[in-house]
Amino acid sequence: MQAAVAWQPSLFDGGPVALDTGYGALRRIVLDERSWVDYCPGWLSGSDVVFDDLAGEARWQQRTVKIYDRTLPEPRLTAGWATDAADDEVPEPLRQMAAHLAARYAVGFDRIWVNLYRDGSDSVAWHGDRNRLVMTRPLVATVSLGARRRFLLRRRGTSRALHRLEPGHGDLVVMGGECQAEWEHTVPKTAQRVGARMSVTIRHSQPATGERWLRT
Ligand SMILES: O=C(O)CCC(=O)C(=O)O
Repeated sequence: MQAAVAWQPSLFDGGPVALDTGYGALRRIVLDERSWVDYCPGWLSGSDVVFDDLAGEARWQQRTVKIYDRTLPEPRLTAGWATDAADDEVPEPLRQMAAHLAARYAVGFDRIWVNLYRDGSDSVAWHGDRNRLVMTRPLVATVSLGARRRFLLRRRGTSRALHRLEPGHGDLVVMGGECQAEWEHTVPKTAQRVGARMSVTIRHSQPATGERWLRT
C-alpha cells in the first residue's frame, strides 16, 4: 500500500542520516523504583530522509484491533521487519538503529515495527506492549520521525497521565524495567492540525541471556 501522507519536512532535520552514539542528550525519567524511560532528543539526525524513504518504500498495512466483541481497523498504518531478515530487506537506517540499541542495552532485538500516524485522527490507545506476557522487563525502544505527538504514561489501573513527552524528529524513547507490565502508554488523537509522524519501534522477545519464561 502506498502511504498517502501530508508530509511537511522539518527545516532542521533533512541532513545526513547519523546516530548520536554517545547518547549525549539522554536523560532518564525514573517512573518508580521498578520502571524507567530513557529520553534522548535528537538521537537520529536526518530523520526527514528516513521518514521519506519509509513512507515511499515500506509495505504499509492497516491491522485490526479487537475492542470488546468488535474487530476494527487500527487508526494508523504499520509495516514490520525481522531484524535478521536478508540484508537488502531491512532499510539500512533501521538496521543500524537496532544494532546500536542492542549494544547499548545488551538485548537481542528481533523485530522492528514502524507505525505511521497520518494525521491527528490516527492514534494508539492506552496499553502495555504484549512482550510483557512472554518475558519479564522487556525493553521497547522507539525512534520518532516527523511531526511531534503527545506520548503519555500512566500507572496501569489508573486514569491520570503522570508523564508527558512530545517526541518527533529523531527523538529516542526507551521504556524499561516493569514499564510494560505496571505502566501504560498512549499516543492520543488530537484535534490540532498536525503533520504525519512515524514511530520506529524496536522490540525483543528474548533477553540476551536466553532466559525466558511466562509471566503468570
Ligand atoms: O508511536 C509510539 O510512539 C508508540 C507506539 C506503541 O506504543 C505501539 O506500537 O505499541
